Amino acid sequence: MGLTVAQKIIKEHLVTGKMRVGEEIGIKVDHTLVQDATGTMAFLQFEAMGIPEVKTGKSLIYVDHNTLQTGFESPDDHVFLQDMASNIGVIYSRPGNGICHQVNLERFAEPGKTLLGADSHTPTVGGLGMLAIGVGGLDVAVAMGGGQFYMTMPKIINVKLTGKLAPWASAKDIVLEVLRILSVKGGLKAVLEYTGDGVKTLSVPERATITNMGAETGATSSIFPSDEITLEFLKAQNREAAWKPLAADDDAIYDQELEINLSELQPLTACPHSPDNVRSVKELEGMEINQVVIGSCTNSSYLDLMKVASILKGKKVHPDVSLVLACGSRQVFQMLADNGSLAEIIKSGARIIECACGPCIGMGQSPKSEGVSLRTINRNFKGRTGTKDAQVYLVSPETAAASAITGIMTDPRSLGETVVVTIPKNFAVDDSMFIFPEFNNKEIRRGPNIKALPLKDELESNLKSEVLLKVGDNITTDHIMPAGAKILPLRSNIPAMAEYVFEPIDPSFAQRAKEKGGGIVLGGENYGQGSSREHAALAPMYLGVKAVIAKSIARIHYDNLVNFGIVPLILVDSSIYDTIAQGDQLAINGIKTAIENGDEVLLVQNLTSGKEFAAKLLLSVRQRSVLSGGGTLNWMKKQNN
Ligand code: MIC
Ligand code: SF4
Repeated sequence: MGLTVAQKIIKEHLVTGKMRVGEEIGIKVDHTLVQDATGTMAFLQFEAMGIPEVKTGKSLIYVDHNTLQTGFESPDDHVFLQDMASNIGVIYSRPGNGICHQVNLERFAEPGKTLLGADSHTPTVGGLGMLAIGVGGLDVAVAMGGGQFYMTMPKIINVKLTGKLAPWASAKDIVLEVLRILSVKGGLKAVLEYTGDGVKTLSVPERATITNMGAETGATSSIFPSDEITLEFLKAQNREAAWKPLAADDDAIYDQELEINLSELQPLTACPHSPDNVRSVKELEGMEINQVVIGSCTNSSYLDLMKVASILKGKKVHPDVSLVLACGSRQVFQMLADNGSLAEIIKSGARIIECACGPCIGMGQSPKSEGVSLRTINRNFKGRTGTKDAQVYLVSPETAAASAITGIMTDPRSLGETVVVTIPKNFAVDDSMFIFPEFNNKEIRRGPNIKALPLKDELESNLKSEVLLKVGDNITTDHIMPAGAKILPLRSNIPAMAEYVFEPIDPSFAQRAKEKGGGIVLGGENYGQGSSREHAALAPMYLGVKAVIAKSIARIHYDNLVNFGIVPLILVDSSIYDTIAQGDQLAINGIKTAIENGDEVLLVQNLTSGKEFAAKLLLSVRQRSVLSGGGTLNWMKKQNN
């Protein structure tokens, strides 16, 4: 039987298990990536494991999230990361060098290899034929130590692309169409693999926009084949040697298929407050806007920004609009400066900010109250910008630039002749913003923001606790553990960070959790979607959250809960959700033994209503032992002993 691209890479990296969809497998990890917001914890965890040096082919830390530096916290963290990286053998990408996924695509990604990254948009490099998976920091720390990565063998969804994009339609519109079809949970437990004639009409940066935002479907990863176009890109990056061809076999079997005719796509937008709330730009044309943000790991490549520059050339940003622009990498920034395009952008009245995540994660540039913001980013979750009542629309760079000029949502097709930008023969290669490890055992500088890693005790024999919070469907990690300029700098300080758990939903949560000695969270569908941040499990664990009971839980968050010893339970009958109220006392007698014994269904008693209901444990044997022992770090210590 033939194999798909993802299956071929998995087969080559398989260490444990059988490649049967739904079963746990362990794979070898070639490269790892963390960024500063997830990296401090990952490095502390790596340190706690007592392994002197990383055992991967290549491991990277990118400083790109916490670059606003509103106090000593982030710069102190950067110094800690730099020292640690040098000692343990990790390449350090300095602040200002760019956003992890864009820089990684340019300088390190390799077709056919595996990458594990502590950031949900790690699959961006799938655009270059790498199997890249976003996970929590602890999973990356384990991989840095040479451990295999355990995952559920994904099903493969064939996304067949036919035709060719019409003028002014963009790669962003392709992935928005995928989201429209699949929704924010349609990619769960799957890899989105792109095939069909349409593939060869797309450049690597365009493919990377698509694989980047595949994360929003909940998919484990997204991947394109590696072909001549991949080779051209690598050549232009002076990395030809990294190329190898990769394609699905003709008789490969897919578990699901969807087809998109690129020629029929028109400019699309994801409306507030979900990336799958997709409509055509045409439908919303004329809507007044206040802000446009161009950048983020989704749309900040040389190709994207050259298109923006040529749309803005000779024009002025509308007086009622603030246009903010960030290049994805210093390479892009420098090339725009060298060829004069940056001058055109500046002349238009755009506000240029540094190459970093910035507004995408609420680090500055929040819109005004009730402001309408058009962004080329990948997530428009409520409040993520820092302004709770802002309305964020996700769009392509073309739609963003066109609208910045007119001051209203504008279909770029109204601009007339389309702009054509091609991949340059040579990108400006300059690796001087990377610091390569010296392995010189230097003293690690630790600022006062870096606090000890909290650990959990073994699982209790019986669970009896209150439902501290009941939430609805599609709760994101931005709701559970928000980011933004105030909270993001606290990533290495769990006690301080824990004060903000669930703040956007219930600001009294942390206080109540502490008073009651912890409790249970009740969730709806797709609980914990969005980011990879393990802080959304770690900080609740610190507050005493013992279990999450939900209709369904997003992949990365599910694994993070297990890693930190919080029991993830899925309601067997989701209508039971309606019968449980916040404040109800729940009990699971013999929970530890049941988990250790491999019970798949647990009986939960609702002591308040007197009812009983069933909840599923979707756990592998390894995960059961992790949960029972109080999380992955405890488990590893036990294994090592
Ligand atoms: C995000 O886009 O939400 C982030 C910030 O990049 C996160 C990582 C984090 O929370 O540190 C992600 O996507 O995983
Ligand atoms: Fe950074 Fe935004 Fe990309 Fe997350 S989604 S890595 S915050 S640019």
